[in-house]
Amino acid sequence: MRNTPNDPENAGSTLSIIVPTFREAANIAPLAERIDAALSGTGIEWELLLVDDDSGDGSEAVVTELARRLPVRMVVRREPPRDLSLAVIEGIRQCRFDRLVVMDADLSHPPESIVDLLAALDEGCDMVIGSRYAPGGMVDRSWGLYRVLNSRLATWLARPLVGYADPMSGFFATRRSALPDLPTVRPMGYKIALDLVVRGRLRVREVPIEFRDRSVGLSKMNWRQQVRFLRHLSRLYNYKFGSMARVPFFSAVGASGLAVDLACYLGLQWAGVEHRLARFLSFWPAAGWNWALNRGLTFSERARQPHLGQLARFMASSTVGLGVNVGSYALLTSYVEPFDRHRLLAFFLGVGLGSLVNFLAADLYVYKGRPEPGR
Ligand SMILES: Nc1nc2c(ncn2[C@@H]2O[C@H](COP(=O)(O)OP(=O)(O)O)[C@@H](O)[C@H]2O)c(=O)[nH]1
Ligand SMILES: [Mg+2]
Repeated sequence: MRNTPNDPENAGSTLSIIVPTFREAANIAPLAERIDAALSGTGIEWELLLVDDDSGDGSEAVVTELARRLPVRMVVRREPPRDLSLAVIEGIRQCRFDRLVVMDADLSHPPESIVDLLAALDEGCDMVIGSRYAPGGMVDRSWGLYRVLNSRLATWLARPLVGYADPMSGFFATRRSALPDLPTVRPMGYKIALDLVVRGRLRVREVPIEFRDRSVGLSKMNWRQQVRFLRHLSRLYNYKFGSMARVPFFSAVGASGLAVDLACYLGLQWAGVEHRLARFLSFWPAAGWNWALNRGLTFSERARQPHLGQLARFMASSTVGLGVNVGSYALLTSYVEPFDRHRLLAFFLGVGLGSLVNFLAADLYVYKGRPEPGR
């Protein structure tokens, strides 16, 4: 079921602009002024709806003052958790008009591009993304290598989910009536547009924008948000591609566990532990690492179970997996002559079989459980 448009008759000439805010007092007035300038003369009746997470920095007073001359209002969410996407969803619930634009408060998204987004939307699609990576778009010139690589990597990870260039963008135009039922949307952290597009199977177009870094206030993006993004991605992959989408996540976790294993193995020897004992000991922290990451990432939407029991089950099934890995190697090299000549083949086949056993055990036994509602 789709959402009921708030104002279907007048959709073409009306617009709700939804902006999530947290501690943006200094940006609100410049944003509203620039929107006003960009839309004046277009004949569009608009409202600016700021959804604030109880910033307590004077934002509300700024809005009260602005509201005397511009169509600006603020909804304040006082219930935790503080969350950008939940704020946007609240905005979509409370906005007056069907046609809407979502953008950031910090002027990273140029208000002057709103008209371009609307023109593309009116040509017929469900959502228009203000895109930094479509031809003609750009990011701020001041971006350093780390930021460029970080953004590109995140984009690359999300690309299989959607067919457009900038799945990480938070600047978009859409119609409320084109969106999936809001209770089914469960974005985590920052990527609300991505969630809406994937779960709503929206038809998307892109319009290039020039993204500018914020000049006032602080970014709320941090490593915690980046971890949540990975978890969000894993859920969307699962939603779109089914359970087999867990395999790459499980494999990536396994590879990182191998690095932990190796580090402990070498570290223990460095500390004077005998190499066979080091080999035996290093397995456990690595398995613990894998368990935690698979719990938080690969199977994150499965209902939570008590830590210790689940960890014990994971250790047990990892031990079985290890047995299959090493055992198949031993059998193949002892009894199947070609494998004795090409032992690396037996090594990799063993790793593959062991991993398969581990994966099936994780899916059907360790992390067994119904998905939490809506995930
Ligand atoms: N309501 C609300 N808005 C948020 C929250 N976190 C960030 N925002 C707003 O979301 C927009 C983008 O956040 P920003 O910190 O600029 O992220 P960045 O552009 O990725 O660095 C800004 O308008 C922020 O004020 C939050 O927890 N709640
Ligand atoms: Mg920003």
